Amino acid sequence: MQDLLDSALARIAAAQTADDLEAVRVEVLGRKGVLAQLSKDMGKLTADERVARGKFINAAKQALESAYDAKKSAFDHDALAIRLDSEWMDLTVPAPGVPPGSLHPITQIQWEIEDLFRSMGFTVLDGPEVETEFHNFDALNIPADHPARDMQDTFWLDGGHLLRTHTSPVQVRGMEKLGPPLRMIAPGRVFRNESVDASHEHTFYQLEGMMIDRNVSVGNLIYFMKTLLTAIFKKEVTVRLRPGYFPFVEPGFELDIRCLICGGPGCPVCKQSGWVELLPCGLVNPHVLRKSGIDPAEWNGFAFGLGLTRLVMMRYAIDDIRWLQSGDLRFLRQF
Ligand code: FA5
Repeated sequence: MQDLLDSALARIAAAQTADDLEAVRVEVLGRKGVLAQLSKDMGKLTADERVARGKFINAAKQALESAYDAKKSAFDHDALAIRLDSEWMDLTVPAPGVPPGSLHPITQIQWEIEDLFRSMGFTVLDGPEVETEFHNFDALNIPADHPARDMQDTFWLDGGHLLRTHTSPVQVRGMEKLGPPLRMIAPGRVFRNESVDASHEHTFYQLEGMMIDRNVSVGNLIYFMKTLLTAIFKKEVTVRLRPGYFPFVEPGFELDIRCLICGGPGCPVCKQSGWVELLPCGLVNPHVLRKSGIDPAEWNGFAFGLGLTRLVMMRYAIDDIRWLQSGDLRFLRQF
């Protein structure tokens, strides 16, 4: 019995690796191991012999287990040391952080224009994208049977509502809410049911402006338009003013800018004309003032409807409007 025990202890001591040790553990302490062999013939022993054998087995079990535990913890210790050596991390290294996003170019220019007009005493107003027919058309002197309604292809909604086709309804809301004298701008998203190409989107941004006071003239209008374009382009740009028809202004103008994509000879953005329609404007039609409860005998004003998306295209020489809403990060990361 002592020999069996000694050779088992020697095998534990000889184990070279954790795997060796595990194999020895199964042989020695397992169901068919040394202890099992020592217990095998217990039934044939006398009572005294059984007591003596029992004592021996208990002592052997303790000796084997403590030899095994000591060896095992030595192997565990070595394995841990190896891991600590190879898997350490330097917790003092600064974290890389989340890459910062950036503002969409439309938002950047919108905010620039808002700052500029605020500095000139204008209020920035917001209006709903789902509009009433009254605010989008009727109050702007565009009656139901008027061909001007066809100029802006409308997405109609249930209950006589629509997706606003321009930011001009916010003029009406501004006049209703604030009354004269009034200086306001209203940037926002507008929607038109039209086919998309290099310069036309179904969803795009405009920025409405309006000033109502006593004795407002076309000279005032031109002053603000020039201030706006100089601030945005930071260089001399060529513009032309031509008569334009909008039922809510009289006289009405179209301010076009020399195409900054091609510089004049013609391209898909300017439809080969060399000019881009950017800034329709005019003096507010007296009917519009009256419909919003303002007396045209005392007050007059100007209004404009900047094509904000097209302005962004001109400023950054973006040759296709579809890039702006593509969600393509390669495009957006350039701003
Ligand atoms: C209007 O929407 C008028 N409400 C503007 C106005 C306001 C006139 C106040 C007078 C006084 P128009 O439909 O032309 O006008 O659109 C204005 C500008 O929006 C255009 O000059 C152009 O720059 C831009 N625009 C028009 N349609 C699109 C489109 N599909 N995609 C991108 N920009 C467009």
